Amino acid sequence: MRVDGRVGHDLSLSLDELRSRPAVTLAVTLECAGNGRAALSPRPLSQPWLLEAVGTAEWTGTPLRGLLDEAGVGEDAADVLFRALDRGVEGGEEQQFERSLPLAEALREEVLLAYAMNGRPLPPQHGFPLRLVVPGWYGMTSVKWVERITVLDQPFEGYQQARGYRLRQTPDEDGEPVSRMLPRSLMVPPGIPDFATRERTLEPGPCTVTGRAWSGFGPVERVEVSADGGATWSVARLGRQPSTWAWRAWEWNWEPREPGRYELCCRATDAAGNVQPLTAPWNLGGYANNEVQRVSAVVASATRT
Ligand SMILES: Nc1nc2c(c(=O)[nH]1)N[C@H]1C(S)=C(S)[C@@H](COP(=O)(O)O)O[C@H]1N2
Ligand SMILES: [Mo]
Repeated sequence: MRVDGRVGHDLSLSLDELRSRPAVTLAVTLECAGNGRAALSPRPLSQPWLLEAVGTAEWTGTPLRGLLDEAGVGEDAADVLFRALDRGVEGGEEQQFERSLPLAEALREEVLLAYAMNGRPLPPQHGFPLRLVVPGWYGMTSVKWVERITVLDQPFEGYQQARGYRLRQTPDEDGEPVSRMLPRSLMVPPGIPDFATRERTLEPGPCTVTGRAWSGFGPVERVEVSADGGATWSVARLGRQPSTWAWRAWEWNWEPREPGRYELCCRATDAAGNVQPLTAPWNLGGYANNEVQRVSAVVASATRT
């Protein structure tokens, strides 16, 4: 792995050399910016994620800041570019995956060059041998299979920065860049599913609804749950948050009054005061859809023989 560009001197580091540097282990939730895309209408043409494109791991690596300090970032530095080994074609352009971070973001102490995930070497699909982990930002920022870090004196204008990951209504707009994860909560759907409709069937009686919540704008402050499609809300109990950058467990005791049909929803509020919306605005790429999750549930009647 090389560090070059607007630096005092270039660095070239083997994996062993990176592993012998100061190490930090941090629990971080990574969510794809396209998570929830398939729920938008019309459906943007890209990976049709429902709500599965998110996960949390304990990442171990060396802080990027230490490497940049050692290389000596130039006075004119503006952006830090991460180039990966994977090649492909997107939008008619042949490219290696590459994305940048503004210098101030790259220098945040929690930004890691990670070589381990949950105490083991990175699995190939998660970026072996080395990946960037940018806590709080949507997943595209955490470049996998990193081969080179280049300090630039102006913002990077490559495909994944200027064309991809922009909030726009039409292809001609420049759009706003996608950055931090908006607050989101997800529940474990209670009961059992109907195969085709995914509607849940529940036994009568008390039911504990559990889930996770996260945000890239700071810790989760509140999670609320509704059993009537968002007309009325109750506050859920929050668990410990393993780090500012990892999702937080929550649970809510539900006692449905009578048999029948319910619509369960959950919504998170973060420390910055951002709340999940009931419906999110559409955009061409289908990014950052953090609207509340809805789960249809039918509570069966108690008379069973
Ligand atoms: N080199 C490289 N890094 C990449 C990508 C990629 O295609 N190539 N995809 C990004 C996107 S869009 C996401 S959501 C995350 C997914 O990380 P994961 O596979 O560890 O869940 O990796 C990011 N890093
Ligand atoms: Mo993604």
